[in-house]
Amino acid sequence: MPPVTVTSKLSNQELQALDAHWRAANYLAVGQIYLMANPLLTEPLRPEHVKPRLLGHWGTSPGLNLVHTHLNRVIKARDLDAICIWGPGHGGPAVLANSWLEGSYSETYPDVSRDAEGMGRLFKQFSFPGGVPSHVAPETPGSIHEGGELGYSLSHAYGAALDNPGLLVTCVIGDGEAETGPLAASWHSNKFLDPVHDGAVLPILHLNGYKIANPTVLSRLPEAELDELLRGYGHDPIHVTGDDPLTVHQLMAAAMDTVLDRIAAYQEAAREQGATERPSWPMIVLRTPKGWTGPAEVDGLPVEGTWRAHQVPLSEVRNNPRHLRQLEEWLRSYRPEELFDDAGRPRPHVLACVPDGERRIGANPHANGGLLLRDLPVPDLERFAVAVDKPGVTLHEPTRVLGDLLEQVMADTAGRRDFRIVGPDETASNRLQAVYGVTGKAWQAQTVPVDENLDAHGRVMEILSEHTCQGWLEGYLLTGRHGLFSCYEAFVHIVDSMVNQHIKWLRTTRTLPWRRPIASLNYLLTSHVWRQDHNGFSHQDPGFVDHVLNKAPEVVRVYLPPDTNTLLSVADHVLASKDYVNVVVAGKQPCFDWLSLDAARAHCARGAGIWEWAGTEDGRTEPDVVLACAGDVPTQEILAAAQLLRRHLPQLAVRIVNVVDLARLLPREEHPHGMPDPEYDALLTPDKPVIFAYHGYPWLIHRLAYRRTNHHHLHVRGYKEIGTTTTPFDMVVRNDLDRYRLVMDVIDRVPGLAVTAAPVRQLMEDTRLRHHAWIREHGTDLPEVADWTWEG
Ligand SMILES: Cc1ncc(C[n+]2csc(CCOP(=O)(O)OP(=O)(O)O)c2C)c(N)n1
Ligand SMILES: [Mg+2]
Repeated sequence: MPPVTVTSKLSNQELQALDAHWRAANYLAVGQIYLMANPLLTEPLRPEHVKPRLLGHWGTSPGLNLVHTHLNRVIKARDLDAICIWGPGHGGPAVLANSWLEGSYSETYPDVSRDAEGMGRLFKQFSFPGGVPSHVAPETPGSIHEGGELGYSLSHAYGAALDNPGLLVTCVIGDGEAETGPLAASWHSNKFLDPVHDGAVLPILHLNGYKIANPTVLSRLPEAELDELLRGYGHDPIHVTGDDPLTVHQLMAAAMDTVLDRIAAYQEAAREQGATERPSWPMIVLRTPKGWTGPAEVDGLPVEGTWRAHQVPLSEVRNNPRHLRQLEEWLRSYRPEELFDDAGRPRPHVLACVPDGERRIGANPHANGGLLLRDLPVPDLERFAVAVDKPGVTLHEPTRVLGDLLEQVMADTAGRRDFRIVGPDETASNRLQAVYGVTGKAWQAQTVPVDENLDAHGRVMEILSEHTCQGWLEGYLLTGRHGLFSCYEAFVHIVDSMVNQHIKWLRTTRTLPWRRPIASLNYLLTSHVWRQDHNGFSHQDPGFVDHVLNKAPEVVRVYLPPDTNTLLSVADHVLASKDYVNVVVAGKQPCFDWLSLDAARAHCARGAGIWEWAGTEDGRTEPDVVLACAGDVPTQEILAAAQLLRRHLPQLAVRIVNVVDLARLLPREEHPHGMPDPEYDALLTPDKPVIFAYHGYPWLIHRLAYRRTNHHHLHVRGYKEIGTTTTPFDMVVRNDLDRYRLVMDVIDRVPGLAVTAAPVRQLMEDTRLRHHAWIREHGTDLPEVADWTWEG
């Protein structure tokens, strides 16, 4: 491709109009940060016009405004369907200013009208109690990216572009943001973007030179070195550099035209001529001063073009008359009287570049994905369910059966392309490989004959970056599609912070009627703590559940299906659900089938319930003890313990309770799925010992149940952070979650058993010792453990 040649493409009239739009956006950004009255400066600025607390970020705003102005121009000129991800999300004033200018803001929030009164409201509400956040928040029309936590812009942009062939996703990346691990990894997304079925991503690296208090690494590289880096990432960079507005407008307009022509050419080559070579996708490096057009100096120190411009360049405007004068000069430097009429409406030339209707960035339906969402076709479970004539006899690998169901979902969405599976290299390891029968793994880099299941048009996405997987999926869901993230349980912690932000996003959008619900973010956590047969301690951590259960209860759901049919029933529910983050923890190793599909469905609907067939209650008297469980391995151990109790202490009335929906344990007031106290007391009794075998850290169960009547009789076994490479049963023994230990717990806690059942307790202890010796000699579990089945 030829290098960009800058010709004075814009006519003087166009140039002036673009500059007017940019100045108007800058004026509105400064106004939001500072003013609570006198928005049009119809009178001299006085201290009481200025907000008492100055909160916001000016530094990035002029650059974002420049990008928005120029995006408007090309969207209108080329009738583009385009959205933008604003990486430096702290530039909220800029994005709000543009939404107000184009009218999408007033359409969404009619009281913030596009006139003087509305401008006054726009200014006052910003970072003000009862107003709007300082960032590009869910409240911001046209946004799918908050940008408060830096690093995720580019992966969100790619997620939005996937399976949206007509969409252009522009992505402004802060030069500070570019230093984060997630952003650095996400450059490689271009090896996964299918020019035939996906839209285009246009990265704009915003080299304003600084972060909060430091220079940025990329801005201090020689241009040739930066170029090599970006080319190494597979991009063809075009530089726009300057600090003279009219020159930069010309450069930016030319660069935008060049990159869009190239994108169109690549897409046409792939779509019309069948080109298969990976495009060297263009990108823009925009090098303009931080805080451009703001105060050059404040109190004798340089501000414009330095890190000092990051937040509020003039911080004492109310008390310092010099600052007040400087602010007024700054605002008047944009010549607001040329930009807005007496009624505060933007003048026609200011809006000349603004596209119409849904082409406006703040009104594009892709950024309110629920508007475009179609229900996911989830096939009938009957076709995939396993037959269970007798519980605890047959074994299946739950995730493998789920893979069959997902294959059908992939097949049913092959035409509409609105379902993707993401994962860090683990789809097959997690035994979901049946999906490859329908679609392969997206891949645009080189291939060699030994490769399997790579597919230029595939809808499974694997990259060894949990951050990128999460970002892709979030971008995909936020633009109205469906998906699943399958991940090793231990390493999903890598995205703890990203899921926080997504949960916050969903919590906020639920309060915004204009934001339509989107498909839930579904995690399948497998290869879990109890079965790390060839990995061991580094791969053992069930704490993600603890993490998410701290978060907004209206958004978070956690499911621990104990067998294959319950996993199918849970999957059926979560795949069809909206506006949740669903965490499903399920094993991939052979697991006993306990419930028929019908029983599984009923059990999942209850979320927690008594397995009468497994207990020894007679229904006339209260149980002596409750054995409760959540998770596949704990369920097996609880049932094995129940079987031992039947044999050795047949007079004992045992109730078996399984919990599949963990939030059921919470009080009703704390979580929508929480059990009311009477129901909890009836299920887990107000006063009997409850031995609870839990998949993860035991403290979580105490935390969920601490307010219940019977909490002081609740005894929880779970993962005690004792991990290693050993036999499956030794893992539970080491953590005191094994059947023998559970029987001992019963004997220790049921009044009256201590003495009478002492011989049984001794037998359990002896068996644990026998286990210990056996595995060291044979390397496998005791035959009575390995060959165990439920006898009933
Ligand atoms: C992950 C993360 N770490 C730290 C911060 C705190 N922070 C907010 S803005 C900022 C500097 C951002 O610099 P840059 O990306 O260059 O944005 P710009 O210069 O356009 O403001 C930092 C470190 C953050 N928001 N997110
Ligand atoms: Mg910067």
